Amino acid sequence: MSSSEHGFQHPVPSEITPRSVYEGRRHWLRQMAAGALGPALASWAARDALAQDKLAALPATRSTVPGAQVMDKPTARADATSYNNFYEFGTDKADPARNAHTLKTRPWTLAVEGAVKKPKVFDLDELLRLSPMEERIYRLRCVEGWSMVIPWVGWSLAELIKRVEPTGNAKYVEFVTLADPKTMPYVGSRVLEWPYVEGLRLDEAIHPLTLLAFGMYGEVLPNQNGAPVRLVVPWKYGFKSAKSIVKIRFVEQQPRTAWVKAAPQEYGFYSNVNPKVDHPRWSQATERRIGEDSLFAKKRPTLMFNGYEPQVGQLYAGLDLSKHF
Ligand SMILES: Nc1nc2c(c(=O)[nH]1)N[C@H]1C(S)=C(S)[C@@H](COP(=O)(O)O)O[C@H]1N2
Ligand SMILES: [Mo]
Repeated sequence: MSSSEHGFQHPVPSEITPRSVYEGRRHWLRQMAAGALGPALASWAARDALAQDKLAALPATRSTVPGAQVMDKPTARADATSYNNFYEFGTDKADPARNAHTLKTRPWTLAVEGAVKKPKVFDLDELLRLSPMEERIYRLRCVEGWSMVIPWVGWSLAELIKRVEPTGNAKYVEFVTLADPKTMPYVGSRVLEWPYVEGLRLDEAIHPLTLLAFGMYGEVLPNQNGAPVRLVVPWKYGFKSAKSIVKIRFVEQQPRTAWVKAAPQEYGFYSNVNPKVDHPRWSQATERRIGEDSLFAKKRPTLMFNGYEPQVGQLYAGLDLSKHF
């Protein structure tokens, strides 16, 4: 369905899956922010949302990228925003939601540099307009053995990559996240080396499923989920999906990531979800879906590449996955 059928420019409400659909409330805010009541009211709604410490709506159209709409029931927003890993704000699952209000997400810039013909520092507002926002429902599988299903809002990282024009020396992409001891209480602690750094091979970074995310559940990202911009790589363990990114570097050598530095025998560069390759201290064969945690809830079998094998399996043809874990 095209938006012109509804007589306005924004994505039509039927193509938007906002938080109200997941929670059945705040319908009025969605309507206004989606522009249904006119642009003046829409910007008022966005300002009002911020003033009340609520999050601005981030309208998106449903993604048509193959694999971007898993059929599993989305995790409740309340769970996805209160059970987090974001070690800059503490190591307890409840710490990020409790502490991340100090994160200042504007102004925000993302520097893209290294082996590219057109290095550039992007302002957040520029990124928000760079490509049409898509909603993608992805499974997220944490290496610790739990998983969620989250409706993200963003666009393929490939959109950014093609604009900076990587050179022949760009073999890997490094993601550097904010490390600000003034606003992040655990930066300076010795849990990890800061900043939190992640990396992908260039072909993984260009894969259409690799998402640069700005929102979830129809709204901008809550701070604890990696505002204002994060990576989501759905076929890899959750720690590859770096939060609050400030720099993307194109490099020739495989980046040394925060988790590889911390425990190289436990975490590898690839970190593809793989039920057949156990973590040295626990099995990866099954997972607990957050929200299904009654005493009698069955664990779910973990799927190869988190269920994205049809889309990404060929990236690893010929690679020994037990060696390159
Ligand atoms: N900067 C940063 N990014 C991070 C982390 C972190 O500690 N710091 N934790 C990772 C881990 S282990 C997981 S499982 C996911 C969790 O994302 P979520 O809280 O949005 O579900 O974020 C990843 N990104
Ligand atoms: Mo994780």
